[in-house]
Amino acid sequence: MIGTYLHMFSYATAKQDNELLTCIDEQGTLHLNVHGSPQLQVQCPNQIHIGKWHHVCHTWSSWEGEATIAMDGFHCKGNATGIAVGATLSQGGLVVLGQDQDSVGGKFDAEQSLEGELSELNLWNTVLNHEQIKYLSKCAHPSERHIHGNIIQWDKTQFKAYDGVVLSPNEICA
Ligand SMILES: [Ca+2]
Repeated sequence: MIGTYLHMFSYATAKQDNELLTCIDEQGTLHLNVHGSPQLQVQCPNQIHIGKWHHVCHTWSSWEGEATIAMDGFHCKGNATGIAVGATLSQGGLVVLGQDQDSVGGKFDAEQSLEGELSELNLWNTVLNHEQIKYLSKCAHPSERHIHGNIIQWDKTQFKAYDGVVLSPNEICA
């Protein structure tokens, strides 16, 4: 990759370091890699404001290989079909947030790290519908949140912090 890519989510397995990978580039284009297939790139209509929280949701369905990216509850242009059709993501890999693994747990490039904050990251084994994505983007009060990831649930999944990462109280909905 050329230029600056800020990587948000990287799931790597021994066979495929880009099993699931999301990033954003300097132009604000969002990228999604699934199972090493050609990446989906979309430009969202909403501008990204530095210092403001944005909600990003990537979806991918193995059935037709349909992939979408939504920002702040709106689907962006550039949704694609034919992305890793019929593929099953392999188990036994490693999730790293804020960096791009080029091997399991390693081969990082300092230029590809995310300098910023991440919160409320959830992962499901099914594609959320538009209403669910919209609801999540609106940052309901914790007591009213009823949609939680069934693979990764932000409040329940254990994360370890490395290399200057600071875990701080969640102020996204404050
Ligand atoms: Ca990689």
